[in-house]
Amino acid sequence: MRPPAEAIGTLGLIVGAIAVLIFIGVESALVYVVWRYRASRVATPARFDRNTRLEVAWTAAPALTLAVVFVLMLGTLRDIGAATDAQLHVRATGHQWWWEFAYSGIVTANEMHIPIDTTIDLELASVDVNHSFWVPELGGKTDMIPGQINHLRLLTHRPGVYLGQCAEFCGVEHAWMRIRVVAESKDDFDRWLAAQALPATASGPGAAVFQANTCVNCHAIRGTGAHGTAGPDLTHLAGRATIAAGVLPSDAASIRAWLADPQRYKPGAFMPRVPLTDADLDALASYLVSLK
Ligand SMILES: [Cu+2]
Repeated sequence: MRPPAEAIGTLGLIVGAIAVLIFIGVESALVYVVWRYRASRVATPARFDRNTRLEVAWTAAPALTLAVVFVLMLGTLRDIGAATDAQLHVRATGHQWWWEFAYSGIVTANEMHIPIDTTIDLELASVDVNHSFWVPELGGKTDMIPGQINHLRLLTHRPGVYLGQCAEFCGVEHAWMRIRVVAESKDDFDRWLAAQALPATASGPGAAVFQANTCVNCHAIRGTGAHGTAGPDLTHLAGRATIAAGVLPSDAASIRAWLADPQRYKPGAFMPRVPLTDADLDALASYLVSLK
């Protein structure tokens, strides 16, 4: 089957072309009639009451046009909906206001990796309110509804980074619910998945700060005593390009600034400002940035 984005793009072009043809036809007829039957040429226009042929024609033509579009759309729906030909299953869960991506055995956040040339069944879930998964260059847009699993088919032949965004208003930080999809070769993807499966190995004074504070109540770092699930899994945080679902880059300075006052960067987010000393902030930031 076709990559979903290609199917949607082709359908858009065909429907757009049909609309342009209709526009040209209608406008040409209008301009011609206005010119041909202008008042200076025709004093009393002839009447065309109850012209059955004309009425059948202008009812049937739009109906037929819409029928053609409907059939083309059914074909596109097959390409973008549930993937019956899936080679990989990923569970994407919407949270206020970040994304959780679960592969068999591993969990990550906000940045998902996918292998190219591979059909993926994306299972869409939500733990709180309605969200909507949308990466325009990769496929369709589908709602994530609490208590229900929806499916979206992903497939691309082009490696690269694809950006997306929550497309259903889900609260105050809805706009900061960015999605980053890294599409890479099968080998690179397998390497990434294997690395993600490893527990965190970093240590240092920051690890103790993390364990001693409220961080562990919400975040998990596999290989440590942190098993919280309310916030993003941080096991390989620094391997992602951004933190806080796209708000800041994942470098030490940004992580430190975020830890010092999350509400400054993402007002309303559920990450509280934890009172920490400057020394603890430094240690925590250098610990988190070492979680590659
Ligand atoms: Cu959302």
